[in-house]
Amino acid sequence: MSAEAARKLLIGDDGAGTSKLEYFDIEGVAEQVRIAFSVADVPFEDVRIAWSDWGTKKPTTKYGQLPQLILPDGTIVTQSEAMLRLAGAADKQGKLYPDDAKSRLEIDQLLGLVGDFARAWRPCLYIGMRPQAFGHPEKKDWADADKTIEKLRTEFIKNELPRYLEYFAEKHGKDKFLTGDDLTIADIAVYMQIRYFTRGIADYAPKDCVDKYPDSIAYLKRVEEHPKVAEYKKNKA
Ligand SMILES: N[C@@H](CCC(=O)N[C@@H](CS)C(=O)NCC(=O)O)C(=O)O
Repeated sequence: MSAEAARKLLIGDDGAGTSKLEYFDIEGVAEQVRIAFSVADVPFEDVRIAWSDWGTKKPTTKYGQLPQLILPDGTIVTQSEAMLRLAGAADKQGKLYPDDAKSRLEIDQLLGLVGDFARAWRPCLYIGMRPQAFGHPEKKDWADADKTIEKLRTEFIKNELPRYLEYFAEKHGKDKFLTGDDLTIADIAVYMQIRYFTRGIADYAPKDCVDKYPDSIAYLKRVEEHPKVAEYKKNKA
């Protein structure tokens, strides 16, 4: 999809429309889309849904989930990764998600890899939230809950986290970003996933767990120093 076609979808034929990105007031899976829109210079309405309104809103959404992106023509887009690609395609400079097969193939593989990274962590996180989904009793009736959660998360941080950080470092260790000198949507997705582990959100995933991987820390800094990312972060603060 050309930048022109993507921008038409996002801001209308006359460029005066606005898409509405609805998500919770968290970074979650939508922050990468917010950043990509900002880097691509696509104005959007950043709608934050309060948890207290979610019960009423949920049945009105297509799959009972957010984010959803409402285009100026009323089309409702689901799936943050589809939104990320659309935002990337809308970059007039053609850098975020370049319109050539080779670049896209490289970026798509990295998006797949960061998806694997996120999926690998998910059971470690959700076992603490919904142990029944993994065949365990509810947390209050499960004596070994904390021990099991600690074991899973600690092992992930020890073994899986460095494995994925290494895969990405093989790329950004050579160049400024994952695919070269230009920031792409793969960088935004990978940045968000590594950043998650620096935030100390889950027990047994301490916020200094990435600190012993200096290449990854330096990479996060390079992404944050990208002028458009820095501008987004400054406006958000
Ligand atoms: N694959 C979807 C996942 C969306 C998703 O999991 N949304 C969660 C928040 S991160 C949600 O809406 N949770 C509320 C619920 O399921 O009731 C995407 O990337 O957009």
